[in-house]
Amino acid sequence: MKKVLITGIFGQDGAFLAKRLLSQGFRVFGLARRGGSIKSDRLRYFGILDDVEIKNSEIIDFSSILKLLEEIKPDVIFNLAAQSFVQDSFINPWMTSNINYFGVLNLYEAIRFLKLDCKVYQASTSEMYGKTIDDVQTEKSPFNPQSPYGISKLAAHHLGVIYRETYKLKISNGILFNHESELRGREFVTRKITSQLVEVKNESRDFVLLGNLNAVRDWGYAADYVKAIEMMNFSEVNDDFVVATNNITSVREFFKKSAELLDFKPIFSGNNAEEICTDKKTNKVIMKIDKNYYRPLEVDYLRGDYSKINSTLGWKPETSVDEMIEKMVSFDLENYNKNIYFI
Ligand code: G4F
Repeated sequence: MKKVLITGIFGQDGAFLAKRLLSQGFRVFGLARRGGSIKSDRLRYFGILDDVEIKNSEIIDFSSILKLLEEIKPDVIFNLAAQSFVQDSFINPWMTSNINYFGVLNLYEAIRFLKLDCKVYQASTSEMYGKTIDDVQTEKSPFNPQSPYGISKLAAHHLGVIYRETYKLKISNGILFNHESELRGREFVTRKITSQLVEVKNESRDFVLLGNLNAVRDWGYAADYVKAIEMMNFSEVNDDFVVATNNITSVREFFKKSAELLDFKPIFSGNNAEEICTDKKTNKVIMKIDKNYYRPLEVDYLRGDYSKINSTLGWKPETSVDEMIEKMVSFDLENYNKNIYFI
């Protein structure tokens, strides 16, 4: 039975991935940060908490990750562990860099030291493109990060290329564009919108407070993207791949689509920080701007070209942004007041 190690198993992607791999008969190990709280809600939601083998380790501690790899000797590693909230990286740049870059360095050095012949998937990100230079980003587009998070991920990305070329480690970097789902944490804008609009609908919240409505993202469905990263790590190819939909939606449009699904009639008025959204049916304000959600530096526009992974591994996105919003809104409606929190 092949042994798979997933760091970041408690997150959205980790849970989707663990579910897929367990159903295929793999032995799945998950890394839990030593002393950290175990956020097992997603694994419990899928009913797989008892099926994964959770190990305490710390990716930012070389000896700890070395011992873990020596014990498990995984055939396949998915490195999903990260400080992944861009806004927080401005507040905690050191911790972000430590986990997102030095953690990866520790992992690669441990593999090298133990001479493990394993495949490694590293979670790179479209945030590395930052202030984009190309209209549609490919694996060859210039990187121009706009946050400590983007820089840390870009450093880890380059490290993977160097270790692949120099030491022949079997590393693939997946440059994943934003991907969301019912299991997304509520600090991210999509899930914040769907969950808080459901609260507005149920009159337990007056309105949603948002930041930059003009930001444009290429949003895909996390379950589709997890399939892509699985394909990368179980193929003979070690390379870098963009995973995206090549479709774009602004935060404003995302809000509008979500509101319409909840039977609001959203009308936007005003400009910049004075912009509001009113429900035409009731004349109630359902969205206001709060400047605290503006980023010190913004990534305005991301749109990915997934041709390479499509032609090399046969992957393509299956769920449209509209279908994804429907899933998220339905989930939030069904689970309103049930205290299901994914953090
Ligand atoms: O949902 P977000 O916080 O995601 P962001 O910053 O794009 O990062 C996500 O995707 C990356 C891939 O490109 C990942 F690497 C990263 O780990 C994470 O998964 O924000 C999306 C956009 C931003 O432009 C932000 O300024 O929405 C804008 N926004 C507007 N109002 C808001 C809000 N973002 C958040 N979180 N909260 C708001 O109220």
